Order: sequence, then structure tokens, then C-alpha cells
Amino acid sequence: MITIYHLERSRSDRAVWLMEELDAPYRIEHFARLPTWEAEPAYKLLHPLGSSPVIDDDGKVIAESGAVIEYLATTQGDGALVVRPGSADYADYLYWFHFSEATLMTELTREIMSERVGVAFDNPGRVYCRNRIAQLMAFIDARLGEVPFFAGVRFTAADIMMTFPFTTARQFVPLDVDPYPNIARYLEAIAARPAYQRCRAIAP
Ligand SMILES: N[C@@H](CCC(=O)N[C@@H](CS)C(=O)NCC(=O)O)C(=O)O
Repeated sequence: MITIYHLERSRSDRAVWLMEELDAPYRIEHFARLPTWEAEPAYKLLHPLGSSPVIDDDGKVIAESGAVIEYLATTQGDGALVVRPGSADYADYLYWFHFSEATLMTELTREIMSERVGVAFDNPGRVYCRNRIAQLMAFIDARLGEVPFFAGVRFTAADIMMTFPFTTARQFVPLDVDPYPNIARYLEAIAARPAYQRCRAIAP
């Protein structure tokens, strides 16, 4: 049985959303953030790095969003949200699946931390980071102007990886999507998905 250790307002909501999309069985345990935004001490005991997400599959503990989502997407629900090698969309699936944490969340996290520790808005490092985020946003918007979902014509686990920066992460960093109509339209379509709505209620 899969257990999802959900830290409030965190990346573990991806795991909950994936399991809801697949209609796969799981249990969930809830954990709080401290006022510093760090995970409460009990969460830190789940894995040596103590950051969300962490899941457990019959005693095997797995962390790191990409690994968790790939593991669940591959082992649950007959792999319905995976794109397999040989598919025309395979390379795009891999690209966007990994782009989320490796590129987009890297820049957003830098900006979140700069704001938290009071780095001046016009600090050259922050200016670079904001310009980079604008470049990434335009790039993502262009992709969503070509196809309805990140991997192509169908909803996949790459969408679950790519949505987090625009939803939960935006509670920590201002990220205006109004100048990006394709991203805004995509987020409206995501918000209308029943499994996404269940996830929001189960794993706030
Ligand atoms: N790249 C890692 C980042 C993990 C991460 O930073 N998680 C945040 C929440 S979204 C966290 O656990 N913050 C609280 C803490 O580190 O105490 C992943 O995707 O798993």
C-alpha cells in the first residue's frame, strides 16, 4: 500500500493528484509547516533530507518529486499517465517532466529565497533571476499555444510535474500569469479536472 506523507502547501500534492487521477488506492498522513516554512520535526524523520515529497510503498521510502511521480506513474494505474519510449511524444514528455524541477522551480526557489532574506529588488542577481523567469514563462506559454498538454495531445504525468509551480508554489512567490494567455487557459482547464479538485480538498 502506498502512503503519501503530505506536507501542507508542498510538492507532495503532486503525488495525491496523480493517485486521484489514476483512481489508485493510497493512505495519506498530514504534516504542518513551521512559521519559518520548514517542515515540522516529525516530517524531518521520514527521510535524511526531510523535504517534501516523501512516500512509502510497503516499507520502501522514496523522496524527490521526479522520482516519486515517476515511480507512482509507472507502478500505479497501469501506467496510464506515462508516455512510453517509441511514442512520438516521448521526448517532449521527458523534457517537460524534468524541466519543472530542474529549470523552472530552480529559478522560482531562488526568487522565493531572495524575497525571504531581503535581497534588494534591484540586486543584479535578482534582476537576472526575474529576467530568466520571464524568459521561461514566455517559453512555456509558447508550448501551450501549440499543444493542449505539455507532452502533446493528452494529459500525462508531465502535467502533474509542471502544474505545481503555477499553483502551490505561487503561494510563496508572485507569478503573474495574466500576460501569458496560454498558461492562464491551461490552468483554468486543470482547475476544472475533478481529480485536481479532489486533490485540493484532500491535500491543501
Ligand atoms: N527538488 C526537491 C525539492 C524539495 C523541497 O524543497 N520541498 C519543500 C516543499 S515544496 C520542503 O520540503 N520544504 C520544507 C523543508 O525543507 O523543511 C523535490 O522536488 O523533491
